[in-house]
Amino acid sequence: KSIGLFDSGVGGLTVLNEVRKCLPNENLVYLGDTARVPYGTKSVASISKYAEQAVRALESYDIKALVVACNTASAAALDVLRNSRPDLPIIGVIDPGAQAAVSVSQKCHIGVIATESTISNQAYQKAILSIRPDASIKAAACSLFVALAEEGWHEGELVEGIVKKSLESLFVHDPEQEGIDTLVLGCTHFPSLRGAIQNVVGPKVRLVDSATTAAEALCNALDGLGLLNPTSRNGKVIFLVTDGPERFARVAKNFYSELIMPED
Ligand code: DGN
Repeated sequence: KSIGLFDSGVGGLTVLNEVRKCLPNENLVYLGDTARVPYGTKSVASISKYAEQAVRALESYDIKALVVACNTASAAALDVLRNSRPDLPIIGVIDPGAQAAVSVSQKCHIGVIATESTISNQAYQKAILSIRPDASIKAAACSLFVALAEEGWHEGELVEGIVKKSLESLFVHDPEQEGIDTLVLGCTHFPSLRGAIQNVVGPKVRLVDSATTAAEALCNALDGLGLLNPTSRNGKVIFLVTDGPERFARVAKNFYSELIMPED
């Protein structure tokens, strides 16, 4: 049996990398819904429909667990997916991201950047406040970052200019409040822009993403259920896309070094 992961495109490969490190013996199937990227500007109803279809495609690979390696889909559709498949362990990336932020933030002054959809349905704000009700949170939608990541534009002056403009609202001076000490990269595409984002926010702000904590949550869930693969053979990774396998392979090289050609 395999573990299924999906994202709208290449972003979820940041999670796949961590899952590979944590669980090198497991077989993984990754689906990039490249025909419909970006999810972040679509309605919750459309995102839920796409997520359902992605999971159905992964189920034909006999999966024993699922990672929704996309914050937008986790925010919009995790409950729907879990309700319709009570027997399948399903890990989203929002709660692990919120946990990572709370555990590194010293003053709990946390910024969140994500897609328009994730920010507008307040997924991170709710998840952080459920762990730390005293947290102060500032959020900004950065939908353009998804296009930059998909295009392989990860650094340079132009990218930093776009990052600076997109993060402006997080740094508006408010005499009542101290600045943020932690910034959540609440979209699995954003870690590819980590260098540019860190240059803009400065070295004092800690950047966190959910990839490592999501992989740990998966590992714990499988362990708890006795579903870990007992063999010590290296697991295989299968890549699936809904459109443009060559383009995916080209862009994904920036995210995942062992990439093989995806199937249509
Ligand atoms: N990578 C996705 C996320 O984590 O939200 C979504 C990107 C997109 O499709 N807009």
